[in-house]
Amino acid sequence: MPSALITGITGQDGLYLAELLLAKGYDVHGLIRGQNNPRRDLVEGLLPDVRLHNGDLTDLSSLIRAMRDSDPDEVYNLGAVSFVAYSWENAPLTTDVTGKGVLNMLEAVRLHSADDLGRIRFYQASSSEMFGKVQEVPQRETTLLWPRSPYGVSKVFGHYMTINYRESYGMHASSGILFNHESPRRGPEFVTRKISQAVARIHLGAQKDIVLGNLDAERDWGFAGDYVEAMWLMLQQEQADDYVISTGETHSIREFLTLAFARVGIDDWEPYVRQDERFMRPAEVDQLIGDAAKAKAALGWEPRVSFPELVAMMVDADVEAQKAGW
Ligand code: NDP
Ligand code: GDR
Repeated sequence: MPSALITGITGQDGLYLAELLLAKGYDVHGLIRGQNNPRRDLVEGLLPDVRLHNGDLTDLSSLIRAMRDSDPDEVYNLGAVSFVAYSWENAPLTTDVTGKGVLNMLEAVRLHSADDLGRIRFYQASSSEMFGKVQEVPQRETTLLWPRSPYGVSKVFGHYMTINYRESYGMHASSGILFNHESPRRGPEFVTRKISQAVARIHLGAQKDIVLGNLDAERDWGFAGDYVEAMWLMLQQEQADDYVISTGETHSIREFLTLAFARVGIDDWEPYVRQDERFMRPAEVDQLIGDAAKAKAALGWEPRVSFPELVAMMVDADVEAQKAGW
């Protein structure tokens, strides 16, 4: 039975990936941080077969211990301070977790597999945020990186460290440059879920309006369930490599609002939406659109859920959740 260790198991992607690997017959281990992590119950309830190990990406000794106790064939490094807006307020913490945490994890893998450095396959959760002030449209694996936030800069560090460990030690270390991917499990701080939750509450009369920042930013949004399959596919390749994972379509926050409100029968959303400086960023990433041709050719990967299907899925799930009183 193959085995895998997932950092960031309590996050959106960690949950989908763990489900996918369990369905494939993996022995799945997850790293969980902190004393009395409030999301431990969620993971244990949803995924009782996952074995949890205490550890923190800023604490190398805990990662070495988790590697020893899980002895995985594959490591998926999904843990991060992942909220871009928060990364300006907490740049040193973001650097420690999202940047240096990758180095810590690579070191833990290297030390654990010193006898055969290609033995453990490593996946790094790189991001389209690394493209930032985009230097090419659409963005591909070779596009020059120009990050625009402490989060983006930290991801660039982790990305190149992963490539460096592959080139220096021959480790099977791959990086997935994933564009935005969403789901009903998306954290409520991210714009798509913030909108789907608010639309559901407005529809049910529980909320009056929604306050947002920049409505003109454009993102290449896909479904998280599709994207975790790409992570797994990358680690099944003989050679480690880097891949852009995206839909190849870009949509503005305004378009997301239009589809989300229309789903509950509201055609004119303007009266329900206010803008506030509070949600504007010191430096914005205006438009992202990815070219996943390499992943399609090498991995046979393609997204399945369309943008309208994604919006409908998220709004419907939040309407149900609100009705159930969650
Ligand atoms: P989430 O924010 O949902 O999850 C982040 C995870 O990281 C949580 O499990 C969190 O655990 C964990 N974490 C935070 N700090 C630490 C730490 N110090 N040590 C160990 N674990 C920690 O992110 P997603 O699931 O959306 O994303 C997964 C990864 O993919 C992240 O690295 C993200 O940056 C990257 N990514 C995401 C994209 C997206 O659109 N979703 C696109 C491109 C990249 P806890 O519950 O304890 O807080
Ligand atoms: P992003 O996602 O920064 O792309 O990072 P987010 O949903 O936070 O922002 C997307 C765009 O929406 C604009 N926006 C708002 N954003 C939030 N969160 N809240 C608002 O009220 C709001 N109003 C407008 C933002 O300015 C931005 O342009 C996500 C994360 O998952 C990262 O970890 C990941 O690496 C990237 O996607 C790819």
